[in-house]
Amino acid sequence: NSGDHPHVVLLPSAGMGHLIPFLRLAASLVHKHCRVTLITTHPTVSLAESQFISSFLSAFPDQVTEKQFHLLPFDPTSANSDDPFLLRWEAIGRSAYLLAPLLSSISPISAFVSDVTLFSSVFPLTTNLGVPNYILFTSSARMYSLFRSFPTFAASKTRSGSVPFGNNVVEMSLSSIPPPLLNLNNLFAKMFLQNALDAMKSNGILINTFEALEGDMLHALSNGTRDGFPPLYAVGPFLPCEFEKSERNNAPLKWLDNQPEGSVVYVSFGSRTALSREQMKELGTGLVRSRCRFLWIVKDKTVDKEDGESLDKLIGNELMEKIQDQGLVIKDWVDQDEILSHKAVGGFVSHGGWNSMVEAAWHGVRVLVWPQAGDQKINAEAVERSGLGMWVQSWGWADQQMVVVKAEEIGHTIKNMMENDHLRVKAAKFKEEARKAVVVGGTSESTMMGLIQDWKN
Ligand code: BUP
Repeated sequence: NSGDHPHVVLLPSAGMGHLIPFLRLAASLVHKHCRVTLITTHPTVSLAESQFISSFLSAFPDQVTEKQFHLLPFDPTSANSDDPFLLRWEAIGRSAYLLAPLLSSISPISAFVSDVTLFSSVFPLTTNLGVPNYILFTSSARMYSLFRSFPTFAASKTRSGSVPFGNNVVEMSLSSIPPPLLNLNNLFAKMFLQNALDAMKSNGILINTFEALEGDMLHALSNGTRDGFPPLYAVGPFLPCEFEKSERNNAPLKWLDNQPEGSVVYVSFGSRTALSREQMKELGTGLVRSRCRFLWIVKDKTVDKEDGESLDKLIGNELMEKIQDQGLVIKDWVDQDEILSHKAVGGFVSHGGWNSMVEAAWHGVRVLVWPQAGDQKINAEAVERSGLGMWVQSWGWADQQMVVVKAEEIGHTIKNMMENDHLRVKAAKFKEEARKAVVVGGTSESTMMGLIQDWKN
């Protein structure tokens, strides 16, 4: 029995969008007096991941135990995809049996929390050990509703414009569903389906969202569904931590200090989305045309290790010169939390990665979501419904787009977002609501404390 200090074992998946919420959850569990074991996967796909893990472990030398999980070598015949992160999820699944001795050496385990992408691979092991199994769903509640209804959706012959689950029908248009999920032979679709089927056998699903952001969806998911899924625990927003701050490029903050309040648009497409060169140029020109000040984080390759090209080459000297008076362009990992919390930042142009959306809500910054892939259109729908931001549905998916979105349209859309006072006021309210959710007695805090109490018994 673990008594007053439940022992929680965490298994994150590959990619910063998965690692960050896990480490923030881990830090919060430590602060709530849990013992934490973090299973770290080697090698990582990106440098950002390995640096982040090191900072986290050095911040909690006594409270967190690391267990290293070394993957089987890459097997090119085992999966067909050009996404290095998806291939790594597959490799982690293929190597999961190696976790058996590692898990037997940890005792007692009060709860095992694995990333949703890995659940199918690990739950047989943890179930054998009699350990309670939880999933951290690293996206929106809206995306979770798709996950939960996916077995029904996959089995149905007619594909309608809305996705049913339980007794409820969630309005979700087919055009927002991640394209790989529409082809059940696709590796991502196969993994998504298997994890959804197995998730029914888990003890519960944790999710980084909160009432004020996705209340309608959270209620729909908890009301009257008899589809065999375990409870959903909304425990967000996960808070950015001190350990994330080390060795970051602070040029953006110095630049922001000299800009008027609320005047800057922060532009970032997350840790793994590289725009095409052509789209990048249109975006740069669009930013100039918007006449707004901007801080633009440029990314050229999916994996940071391969991102070697200079900014001049990527966006061209001519555009770089035009940009100089109006914006700052950076090609480096930045401290997004500090940027979003800076008073000069008034808007965020984002791909709609869920961590970024929750961070925007935490800081009350309005968002123009420009979905590129995966869950991002569904997240964009959630953001629009909540009032935190807007999106332009006609802009389409990045990889299916024959025509890039033109500078003129980008420019006036950004200008509209920055001049939209209604949106600014609505978004600012989230800052208060997000804080209410995590203080003692708040919805998310109470849910987390209840869960920890269950783990003590
Ligand atoms: Br880029 C970048 N600094 O420079 P998302 C990202 N981040 O702190 P993604 C930085 O990475 P998935 C940078 O604050 C957020 O916590 C950012 O996660 C942080 O998008 C995280 O927003 C990015 O979910 O992951 O990276 O596309 O595909 O899993 O959504």
